[in-house]
Amino acid sequence: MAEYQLYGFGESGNSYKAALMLELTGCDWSLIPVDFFARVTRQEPYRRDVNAMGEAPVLLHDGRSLTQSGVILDYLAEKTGRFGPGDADERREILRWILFDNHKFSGSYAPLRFLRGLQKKGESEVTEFLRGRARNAFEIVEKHLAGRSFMVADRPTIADLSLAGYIYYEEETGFPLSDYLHIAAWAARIAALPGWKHPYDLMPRAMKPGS
Ligand SMILES: N[C@@H](CCC(=O)N[C@@H](CS)C(=O)NCC(=O)O)C(=O)O
Repeated sequence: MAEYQLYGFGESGNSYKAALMLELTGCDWSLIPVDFFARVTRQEPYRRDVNAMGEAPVLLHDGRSLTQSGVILDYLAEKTGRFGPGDADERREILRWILFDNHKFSGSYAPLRFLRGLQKKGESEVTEFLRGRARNAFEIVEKHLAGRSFMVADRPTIADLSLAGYIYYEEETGFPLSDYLHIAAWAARIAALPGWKHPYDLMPRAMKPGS
């Protein structure tokens, strides 16, 4: 059995944040696929046995079960000594961006991409609302990245891996990432890290073909 086990699935950018960290740090890990589109996360067995919050990712390691991608990234940074903070100020700055990512950046882009790109729902008041929030969050990150290579330090940290969770999916969201030049350059820098893989090359898709 692999040392680390990750509950996740290919379409999940939140799972990708953890999977990419495991891969970039050369951890011995394996995926426990979550049948997301069969709604297993909404059902009692998953909530009872895997995650009471009803979400992926979940990381199993050393008798621990960790949930929330930000917590998993923080744990892996501590365990591997990679992509973590250099000092207490950096630790807070990383936390600040991970919270912003969860609440505003991935937090609005991910549901927009779910509705438009995966469920293929057309435009609605909901997608319009989410796109507005996503634009606002992307503009903030775009401005922050002007003149710097990574979010917190002159090297990549888990803050970058968190914010990059949904950046590499190509599903049609009606939200062109090419509008954000600094974000595009930053995403290319992360993709150039040794060991980087696209989400669908790290975890199989849960959505059945043709559905
Ligand atoms: N803040 C959480 C978000 C996790 C999350 O929303 N995961 C989605 C998949 S990407 C999920 O499992 N949703 C379950 C559901 O909506 O039933 C994290 O960063 O881990």
